Amino acid sequence: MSRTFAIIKPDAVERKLTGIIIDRMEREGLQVVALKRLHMTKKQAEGFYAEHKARPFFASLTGYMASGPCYVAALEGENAQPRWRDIMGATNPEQAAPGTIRKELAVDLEKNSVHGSDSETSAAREIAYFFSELEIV
Ligand code: 3AN
Repeated sequence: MSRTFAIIKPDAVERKLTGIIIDRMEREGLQVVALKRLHMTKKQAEGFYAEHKARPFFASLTGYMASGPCYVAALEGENAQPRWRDIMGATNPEQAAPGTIRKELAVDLEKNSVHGSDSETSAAREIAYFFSELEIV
């Protein structure tokens, strides 16, 4: 068993897709061991995406992530980190495989509906950014 970190991003929350995304997590055997709704400040979004600081899309990305409420979650299951990435699909929904969340639901490259950690190390950092160990059950 391992954990990963997920976000249901503002575009998906606004379009009332939260329920079907959580349903998908559960149907795929990923247990939601922590979940909360929050509206990130720009500063919180900048801290979360610090590794992208030098990228040209950083200002737009962090502005978008602070544009409305999202749900942050910790998921647990076998190979949770790579499995959730597979279920999400490629970053650009146009390149995402059929049946993936991003192919089915995402709007565009920025408003791509979900986030998933890109490694076990990122997963640990990202879970700790939003949750205390006591909130993960
Ligand atoms: P992923 O979310 O698939 O791990 P990353 O970590 O490369 O992708 O990028 C983080 C987020 O930044 C993406 N989810 C997307 O919203 C945004 N993003 C990535 N690349 C671009 C780009 N070329 N233009 C605009 N936004 C981008």
